[in-house]
Amino acid sequence: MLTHSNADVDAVAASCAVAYAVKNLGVEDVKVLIPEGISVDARDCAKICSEALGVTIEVYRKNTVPMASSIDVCVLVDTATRVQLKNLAVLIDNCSALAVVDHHAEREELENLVLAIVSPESSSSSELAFKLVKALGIEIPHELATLLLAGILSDTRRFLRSNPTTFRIAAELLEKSADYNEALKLSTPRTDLQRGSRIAKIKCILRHVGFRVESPELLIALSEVGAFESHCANLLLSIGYDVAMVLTEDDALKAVRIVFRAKSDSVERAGIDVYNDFLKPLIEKFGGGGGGHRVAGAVVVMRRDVDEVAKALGQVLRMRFGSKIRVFAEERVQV
Ligand SMILES: [Mn+2]
Repeated sequence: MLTHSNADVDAVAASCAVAYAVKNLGVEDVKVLIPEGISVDARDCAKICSEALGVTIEVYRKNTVPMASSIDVCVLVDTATRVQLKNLAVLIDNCSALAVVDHHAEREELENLVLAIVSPESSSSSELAFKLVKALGIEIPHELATLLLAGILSDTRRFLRSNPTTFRIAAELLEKSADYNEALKLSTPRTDLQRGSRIAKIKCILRHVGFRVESPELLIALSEVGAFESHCANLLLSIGYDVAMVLTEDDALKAVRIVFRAKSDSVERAGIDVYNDFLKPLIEKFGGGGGGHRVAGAVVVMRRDVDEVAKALGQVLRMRFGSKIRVFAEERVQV
């Protein structure tokens, strides 16, 4: 089993399930190989996989490759291109046959492919791995059911993107004694639990300035944090803003970085392109670069002073919306 570098919860859970199934079919030498490393969010999943389910997981750091002149079958899990395999990409040439279990739509063509369980409609690779294990008639222990449920929760962002099958499979996993609370815990990003991230989010809220635009109706937030900018931007969207732009001083670049997030339906309705309308003017003024798409991206502006860039950004907004933009002016609670 091979999966992508910085393996996430879905990648680890699905690879683990496929490896567990193949082992149960009587194949002795089965391993999950992961290039470069396992994402911090998926470390607990990897531990359960190896300790409770007895599946061998090997991580190959940069520039290292396992010693194997020939491998019978390689299964690529949750991986759409060779590049994602990093240092392990060379292994593919040593595989007599290749199989794929994946839910990504954009795929690279592979030689030697004998089996492709690929379905972009599926919520996750964990969902596909579950179907495979079930079809092979292998009993699913509760640890594996929990892992697969965590994979589904993680890739669907707790059922934000899902269809009837997703719920049906989740229900089946619960019937197979998956532990829902444990799966929730396993699928919660580590950073959400970190103190640093929580403090950054509190500062993000305390420091932010909110703008209200009438026709097109739009709520825009600016804030500044020292770290976790994307968390700050996502948080601002989650409390109701349509667009959030978060500034941070980048010491290494001696510049100011701006991360943005937007709600696609809101910006579409308002005919706004955050990058081109709000941030490109700053790059033209101060130098820098960056990009992104309609709903997410980041730019670097060649100025050290966050306040200067924030003021310029405020000006851009006022130029664009004129008298239709207002700052939310509320008194802080007096204590
Ligand atoms: Mn996935």
